[in-house]
Amino acid sequence: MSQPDPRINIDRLIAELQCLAAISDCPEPPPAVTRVVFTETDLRARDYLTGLYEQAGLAVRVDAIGNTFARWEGAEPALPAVGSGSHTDAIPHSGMYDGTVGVLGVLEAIRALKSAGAQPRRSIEVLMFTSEEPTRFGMGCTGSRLLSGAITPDELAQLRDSDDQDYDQVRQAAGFNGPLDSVELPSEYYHAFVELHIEQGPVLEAERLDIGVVTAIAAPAALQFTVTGQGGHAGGVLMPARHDALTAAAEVTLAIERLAQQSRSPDLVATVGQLDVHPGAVNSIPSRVRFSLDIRDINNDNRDAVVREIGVQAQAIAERRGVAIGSRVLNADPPAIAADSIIDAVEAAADALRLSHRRMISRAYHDSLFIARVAPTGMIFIPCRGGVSHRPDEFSTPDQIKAGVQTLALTLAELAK
Ligand code: HGY
Ligand code: MN
Ligand code: MN
Ligand code: MN
Repeated sequence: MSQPDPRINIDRLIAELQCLAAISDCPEPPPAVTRVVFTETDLRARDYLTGLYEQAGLAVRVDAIGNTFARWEGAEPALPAVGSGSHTDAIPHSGMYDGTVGVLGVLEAIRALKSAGAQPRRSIEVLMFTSEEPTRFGMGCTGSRLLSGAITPDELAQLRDSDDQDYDQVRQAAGFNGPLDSVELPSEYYHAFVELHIEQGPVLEAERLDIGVVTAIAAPAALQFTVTGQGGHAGGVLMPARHDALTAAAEVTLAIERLAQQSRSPDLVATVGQLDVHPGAVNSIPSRVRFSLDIRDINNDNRDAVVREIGVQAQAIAERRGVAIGSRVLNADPPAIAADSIIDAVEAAADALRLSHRRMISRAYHDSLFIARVAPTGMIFIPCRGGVSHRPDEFSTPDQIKAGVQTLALTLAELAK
């Protein structure tokens, strides 16, 4: 295959990112975005993308939970394809680049390769994962988990959303049917997989680098805690007699922060992002509080040791305060290690484009965390302003996006040879 001149039409790509950002449930205008899996808005975004993939001459198929594949057939279509993609769903009040740069960037990379006359031996396939964010079902990466066999159809079907609807009901109501056991990819389906994504951290910008070559993806775990106290009248129950679920939850939250700050691993991070107070009345002592814990580390064992210590300290708080504290693990995943073959291809592409680059870990998780279980996988990062993400002011410049897409195009061309 000739060395394609990845002439990226960045104006078109930015316009498409802006069109996609406008498909949002966020009360604030773009670049603030909210796009939750299996909502009407999510379905409109999928329609928009499918239209673009078909315009580009790609063959589109959708699986039983909405993972969307758009294939540029290679000269030898029977060979395992080279995959690339990311996600389109967006957490509430977030930004317009998380996931979408990878979903639209690979389309632009394919269009550039086609216009440069490339004819890959292997097919190149866009994969838009049905949902990467944990917003609706509490667990992230449900699409890539099922594709890679990291979760069984039964386990997936039992996930419930905040309206207590199960995953299976919701995906079918959104129009995705077919047996859940048809989703898992056949073995060796992909020859290689590469995901383009904003860094969601400050390193590349701080070091004035163009490209991040991901070597590993941190290991995420998600737990849900329930604190049960006695509740009661805000006026009638004197302080010594109280068993307040919210102040107990607050003490556990501070214990979590302290354990994360004191961890011997600098990569350990812990976040309580959701908290639900019952009955939630101004003059009623909270009787039940549920809160989430998102905890990660590149070192799996250290993460799990901190989770155990959190449990020990929570029980001590429960006894002292006369409340009950329970928890359940939603997921506790190992880290993913990028394949040398992908790392080498990305570095060679960046060198060919005279782009500065460095190897780095990903502190955010991505669908590549699971695809790495079934194919040689890697990621390409581009800088984002201030390292900010999951906020409306998330931003990467057109030049940064263009550099990422050019690197992706050359990487795909190399892997599809
Ligand atoms: O939370 C994450 O790391 C990803 O952005 N969903
Ligand atoms: Mn995200
Ligand atoms: Mn993402
Ligand atoms: Mn180099």
